[in-house]
Amino acid sequence: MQEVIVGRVEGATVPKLTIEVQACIEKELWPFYRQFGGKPYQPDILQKAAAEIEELCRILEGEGVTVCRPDVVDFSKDYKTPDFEVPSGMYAAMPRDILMVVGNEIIETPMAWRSRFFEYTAYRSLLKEYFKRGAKWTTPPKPQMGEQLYDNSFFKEEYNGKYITTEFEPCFDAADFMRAGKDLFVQRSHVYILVEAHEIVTNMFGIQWMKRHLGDKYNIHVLSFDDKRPMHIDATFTMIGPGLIIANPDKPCHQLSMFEKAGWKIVEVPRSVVSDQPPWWMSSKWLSMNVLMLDPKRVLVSSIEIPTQKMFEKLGIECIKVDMSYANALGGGFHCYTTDVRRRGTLESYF
Ligand code: DAV
Repeated sequence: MQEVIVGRVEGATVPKLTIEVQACIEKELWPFYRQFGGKPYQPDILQKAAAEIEELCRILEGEGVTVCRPDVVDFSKDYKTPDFEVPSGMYAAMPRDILMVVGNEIIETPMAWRSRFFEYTAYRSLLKEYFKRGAKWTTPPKPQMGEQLYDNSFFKEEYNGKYITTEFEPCFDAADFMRAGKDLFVQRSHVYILVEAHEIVTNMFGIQWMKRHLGDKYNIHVLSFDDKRPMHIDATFTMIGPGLIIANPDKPCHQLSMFEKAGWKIVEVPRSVVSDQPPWWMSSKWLSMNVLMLDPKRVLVSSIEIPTQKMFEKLGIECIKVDMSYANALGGGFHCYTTDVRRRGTLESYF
């Protein structure tokens, strides 16, 4: 990896518990969002998370990677469009959700949370700079995010197999995609409990948009998992390199045979060993598998996740250990907090 964008937690605000947020967050956490939605996250946790992210940047630079950061934006401001109104934004901590790099193109994704509508503003200085340096800069149609994008009957039954997002307009998070050369894998996200296909922030319309946009040069494969609240593929099925994937044992993939046929190795990850403190406001503890590969032989992994480190060492991959305990509280690990902008290598086909 030659260049990476690392998100920042400064200015982070708790999103309001709108229906699409409810669909992604465990019920036990809803009182936290009811109380703090629209207000800043606890300052002491944010400060410690910011210090961890600074250290992450320092380590990346020490490994020879150029690090770029988004602008500091105050996400506590409320806003209103003709279609919806929210008391605040959220953060620019997780570039993995909003920026997708495919070759020399950088795509600002049309995400589905209303609190993330203006998140792109934090990245515009960087995107303009990339454009000036020759990148192709694309923004798919911005969703209007009115009532029609969300299925209000979603919470009527406990287990209903529905998606919170409808097919009214395209929406997707970059973190529901992963790419190996010419092949992209995506999950439809934001379903309450699985029936057949799944996902929450990414709908089929969004996937079709990407298919048509990328054209014949790339293949997009839709994957699905046993997952009650699918949101982002990178704590479920993480690509380690061509031919190697680490898989969440609680969320089996329904299309494993496709990888096996292509000769890929799928390794189940050990369980996380983290505790309940600092808090987990936005994700499961499977962020232990939300790792970042510097190259096929070096991985950034949480310093306390010894079983996960052992798994990598057995695979012949060197672990660079970084503490992300407080940063994890905001719902992301190494992969979420970063978008790799430039890597060495040529465009290959692995399937
Ligand atoms: O396991 O809660 C977190 C993914 C964050 N991008 C989880 C998924």
